[in-house]
Amino acid sequence: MFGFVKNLKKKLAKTKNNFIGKIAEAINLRGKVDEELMEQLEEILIQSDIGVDQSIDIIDKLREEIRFHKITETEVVRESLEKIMADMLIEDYADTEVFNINKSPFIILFIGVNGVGKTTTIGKLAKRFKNEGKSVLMIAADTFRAAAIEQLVIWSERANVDIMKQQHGSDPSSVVFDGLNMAKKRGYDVVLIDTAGRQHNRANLMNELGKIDRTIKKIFPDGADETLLVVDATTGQNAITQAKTFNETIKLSGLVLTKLDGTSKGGIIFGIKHKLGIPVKLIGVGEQVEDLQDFNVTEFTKAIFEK
Ligand SMILES: Nc1nc2c(ncn2[C@@H]2O[C@H](COP(=O)(O)OP(=O)(O)O)[C@@H](O)[C@H]2O)c(=O)[nH]1
Ligand SMILES: [Mg+2]
Repeated sequence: MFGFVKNLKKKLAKTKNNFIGKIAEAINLRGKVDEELMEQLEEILIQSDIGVDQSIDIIDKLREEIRFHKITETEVVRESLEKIMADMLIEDYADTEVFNINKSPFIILFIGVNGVGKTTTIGKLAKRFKNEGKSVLMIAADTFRAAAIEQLVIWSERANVDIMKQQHGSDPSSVVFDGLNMAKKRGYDVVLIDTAGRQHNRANLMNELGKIDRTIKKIFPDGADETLLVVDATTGQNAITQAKTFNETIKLSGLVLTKLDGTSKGGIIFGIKHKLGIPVKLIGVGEQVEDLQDFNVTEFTKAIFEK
């Protein structure tokens, strides 16, 4: 679909340079294979937001490799470390189903705190589906801020897709109700539901999402086909905390990891599936309409590790 490794490599340059660059630098500077090097590498992994447990695990595996193969060359250490990390990621994602539009309407609910990129992701996806010849309906259920509705309208015009909206301050579930009834009547292929990332407090937000979830089930008893939590990669480990909190209220089917282009902490992707059991399905690598890709673990590891 999208996503050539070369382009992805460019988009992930910050992570690649920072985290992979630092590993190479530490190895070069140390110039020998010893415990001090192992500690330095572990530190770099933790700083890149891989997560403490996962980082320790990776370096333990590296120690084992070094011992088993009696590795003394620093270059081989680097290759070995990269392979361990790539293998871990590939193993984590082995059973992940790709994003697959297999029924109609295919309902995707987007949730997440303010500013993570929900509306932008919906805009990008709408355009993608439209290009594939699918009919798309957006539902503007972020009624909390007036600007949020306007922002989605702009994206709907850009993608040339329909939108269901009500005025600012109206009940989000009522917009969802109207939108889904319209989808049922007109037979859209895909429905993309935007939601607010903020209410007057967190309990309100979670109540609201619970209500939206129940509203979807009133019209389509199976509920949303995908419930995607959008998280901002630049917030690092915070993204994991957010995922845990949201997942308690509404069962998540996947994550969208945005702003991977703007961070050197792309290491977050190594820990997230491992920790939460929830796969990253889409990645955002920029603000433009084409800057959204299916998360493909093989392409991703290539983009990060290949020279
Ligand atoms: N660099 C970059 N910026 C992004 C990405 N996704 C979203 N943004 C920006 O993040 C900001 C907030 O996005 P928005 O969609 O309004 O977030 P929402 O509050 O969750 O709906 C906007 O300025 C977007 O352009 C991404 O993948 N990369
Ligand atoms: Mg928004």
